[in-house]
Amino acid sequence: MPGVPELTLFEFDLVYNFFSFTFASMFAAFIFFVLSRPQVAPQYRSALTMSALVVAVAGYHYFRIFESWGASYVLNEAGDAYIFSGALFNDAYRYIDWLLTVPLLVAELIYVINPKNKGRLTFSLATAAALMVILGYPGEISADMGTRAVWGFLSTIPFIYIVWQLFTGLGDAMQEQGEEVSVLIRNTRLLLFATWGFYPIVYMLPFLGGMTAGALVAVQVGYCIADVAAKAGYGVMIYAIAAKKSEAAGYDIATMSQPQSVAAPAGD
Ligand SMILES: *C/C=C(C)/C=C/C=C(C)/C=C/C1=C(C)CCCC1(C)C
Repeated sequence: MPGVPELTLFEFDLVYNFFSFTFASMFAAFIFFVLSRPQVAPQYRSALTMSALVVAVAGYHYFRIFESWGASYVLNEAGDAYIFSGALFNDAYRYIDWLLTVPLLVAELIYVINPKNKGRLTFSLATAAALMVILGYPGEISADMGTRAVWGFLSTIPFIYIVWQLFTGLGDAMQEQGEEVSVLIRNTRLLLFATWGFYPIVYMLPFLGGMTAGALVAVQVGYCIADVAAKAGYGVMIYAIAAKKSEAAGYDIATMSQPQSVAAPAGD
């Protein structure tokens, strides 16, 4: 198969170990979100549920990605390089994963900021997120750089819409939050921009010199790092916001089953 470069032992193992690490991170994050869910006020528990779903879906896909990677290369006869086995590495796992998790990630943020008034913004952002992923896929699997550029460009349109909406649409909602909470929300939004901005950059790496072994390895490692930050790291931030807001609403985090006085917000 032309277009599948030979890898050194180091290159193959690097990707292999990153997949393994990412799988473990998603698995651990899942346990964390499930255990933390009862420690936030009931109105924020859907956000924690969504965090758990995101890392569960991602964990499953990383397991499949990990297997697919192992199956798509074999050691050459000399034992000093990995060559294509004939079974193509399945990039679709990653895109199906994004299709399911990216709309949930957007919804999580909106739900934690304003659990009451969320319908329309969630719907339009989740739709845009799905569109972004679908439009990116034909470019991702193409070895032709022109095709990659065209689909990448189309995918960037809904991407910009999301970024713009999160800047303007959430601005108003943030005004109504207390000082500590709005700092947390601002940081979470920053984390979202920084990590999401990383994906199109990783996507563009092959433009530097085609799908070489180096580009292929960098793309896989880059997506792993971005996924751990954008799913597990971001979920922890969402938890921090939910916990802070629960406290501000009078809940005692340690004894969540018995809220003190929900009616009277406790001062700090
Ligand atoms: C957990 C997975 C996440 C948060 C994935 C996010 C993915 C993106 C923001 C992807 C964006 C892309 C573009 C803006 C253009 C090129 C194609 C994509 C799909 C890599």
